[in-house]
Amino acid sequence: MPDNNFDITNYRVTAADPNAYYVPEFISESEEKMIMSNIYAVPKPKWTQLSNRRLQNWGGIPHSKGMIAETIPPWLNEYLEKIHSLNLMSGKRPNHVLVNEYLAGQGIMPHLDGSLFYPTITTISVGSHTILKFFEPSTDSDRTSIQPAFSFLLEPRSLLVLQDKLFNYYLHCIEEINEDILDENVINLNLCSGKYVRGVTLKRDTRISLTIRHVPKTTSFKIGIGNKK
Ligand SMILES: O=C(O)CCC(=O)C(=O)O
Repeated sequence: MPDNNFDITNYRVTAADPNAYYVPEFISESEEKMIMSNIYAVPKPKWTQLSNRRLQNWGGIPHSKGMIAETIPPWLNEYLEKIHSLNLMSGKRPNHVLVNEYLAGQGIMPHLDGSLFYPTITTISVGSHTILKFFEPSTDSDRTSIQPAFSFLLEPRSLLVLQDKLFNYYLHCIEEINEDILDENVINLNLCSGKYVRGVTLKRDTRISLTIRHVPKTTSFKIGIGNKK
């Protein structure tokens, strides 16, 4: 993980509208293994099963009325502190992690992350790569025809940071496919650790993403023992 001299601005994806940063090998292989073993050690009810992936919420469940903050365990909080040290959220401390697990062939539909979050998305990937695709929003009234804009290759152990138009304008998705072609739409290959030849196909394995964000509307709920009148 980065030391005190680490400067995120050296990792800017210059081909994207502001602002995206891509840091390959942000965490080590042993940190990746620790994260995966902790994620798979949780009791089954911690997982929420969706039709196309499973997820875990850490720090609470974001809600329009506010998030009731829950303590984040030390093995995970370590990464929130590292993100905090990069000062990407105007001094606000990340307080929520969404863990998504995608088996090969699974993905997520085009969407924006929405108003529950401070407008910076930080994502650590472990286990396998994926391609995160971005789309121009639809101008049609039926909102069906979105146009592909560009893509990012997310390698295992990498950090991706998205802000500005990448948060509030372009939709993002992960296609439900088993392998990805590194076509001309992938705009961060120059920052990747692998030496990829454009046009190659990468086979997907199980990927876990840790999306680390700040939820502004948060209340801490303390369970009182006995009632004081
Ligand atoms: O897994 C990822 O990298 C993307 C996750 C995502 O877009 C979301 O949870 O809203």
